[in-house]
Amino acid sequence: MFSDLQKQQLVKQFREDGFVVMKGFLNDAELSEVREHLDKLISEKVPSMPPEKAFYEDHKDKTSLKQIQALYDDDALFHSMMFESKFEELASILLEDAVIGKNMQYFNKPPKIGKPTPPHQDGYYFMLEPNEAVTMWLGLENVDEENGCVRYIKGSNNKGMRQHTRTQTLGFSQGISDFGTDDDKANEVWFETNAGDLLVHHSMTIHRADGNNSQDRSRKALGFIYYAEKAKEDASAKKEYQEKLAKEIREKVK
Ligand SMILES: O=C(O)CCC(=O)C(=O)O
Repeated sequence: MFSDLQKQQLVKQFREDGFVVMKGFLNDAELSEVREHLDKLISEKVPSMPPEKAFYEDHKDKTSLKQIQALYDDDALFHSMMFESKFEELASILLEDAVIGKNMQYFNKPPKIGKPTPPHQDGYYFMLEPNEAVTMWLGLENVDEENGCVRYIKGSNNKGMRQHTRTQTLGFSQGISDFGTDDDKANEVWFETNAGDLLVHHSMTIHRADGNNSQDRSRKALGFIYYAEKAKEDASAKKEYQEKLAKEIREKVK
């Protein structure tokens, strides 16, 4: 899919900035198929999913769906997008290693009530040594400042892990405690994306997103997470953290 020169340029940009932007990664036909499968999943399977797998902005309002985890478990198309796919190939190019697919998520921010995504580094959740992983964000519709575009702190991938504390945002339980330094402000960038555009960031890159302040536009996206094969997971710490979080979520929706 990429020439050796393109690969070198992508890796250089990814290492320097902490992210790359791939315009038109999916074409219209591919996007239509994704939307069709998502609609089917949402109407047929999501209603019976446990609360730690499908999250709502307001759990009493089933139109306020905001996240679904591990999409590949429930649909063959999503499985084929996650594994042995062009997404996996790109992750492997950027991380210069074989990769392991870890999660594929659906993200929506419903109009008016879609909340901001707190500033965070995904690597804080991943608990890896070395912290070598990528997250991909695929827009399923056009996204801009009004409906909650993703924002990156350019170069933050090379400046270490920041301190995180608990947030009250379902699905993004950790946020950077002292976010908003002069360096953060000077280096923040954001992109207007069209449906089918792909943003890819390193697990150490600080990012956040606004809430959806529009009156009637949703903000649907898919997220893909791949770990480099050389990255070793602190499996017991992670299991403990996920169990604690799942318990908190179940208690919250009671
Ligand atoms: O969709 C969003 O608001 C942000 C997604 C994100 O932060 C992530 O995938 O790590």
